[in-house]
Amino acid sequence: MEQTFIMIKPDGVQRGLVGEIISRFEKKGFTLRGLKFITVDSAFAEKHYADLSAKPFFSGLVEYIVSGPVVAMVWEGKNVVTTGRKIIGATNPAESAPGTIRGDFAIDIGRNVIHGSDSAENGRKEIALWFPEGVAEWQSSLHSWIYE
Ligand code: 3AN
Repeated sequence: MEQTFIMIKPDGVQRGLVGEIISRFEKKGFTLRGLKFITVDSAFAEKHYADLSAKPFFSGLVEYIVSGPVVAMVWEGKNVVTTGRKIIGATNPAESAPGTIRGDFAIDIGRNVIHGSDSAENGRKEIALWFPEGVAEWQSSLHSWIYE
């Protein structure tokens, strides 16, 4: 089953949105496979955002991510990468639809509350970076009520 890396950024933690965000993924039917509450350093944040290193907002982005604790998670389910991005909403909250996490809780692109992997391959890379120890092996007893 597909997995994705989801991170509640420092603004989401500071604003008390952790429960709300986890709840949206849980209620959808996705399975939580990994979760940790950590503050990362610049070297780690730069690794996570390596693809954006040439962007003018890169240093501000890294500063923002290291500014406080984040909630790093692995969620699993059918099409979880694409559906997870839909639950999150467009990168720029000005364009994220109401009903999405960013559409409901964010205004500025540089404080957009949450990260989600943009492909299954990047999901694998990000999970390997954030969860080198691996994730929990389990299956919800509700599996047959969620999948046909
Ligand atoms: P997404 O997080 O939706 O995959 P990316 O990968 O393009 O979007 O951008 C990663 C993060 O970089 C965004 N979540 C946002 O915090 C930040 N970012 C992207 N574009 C900008 C921008 N123009 N100005 C400031 N920050 C940006």
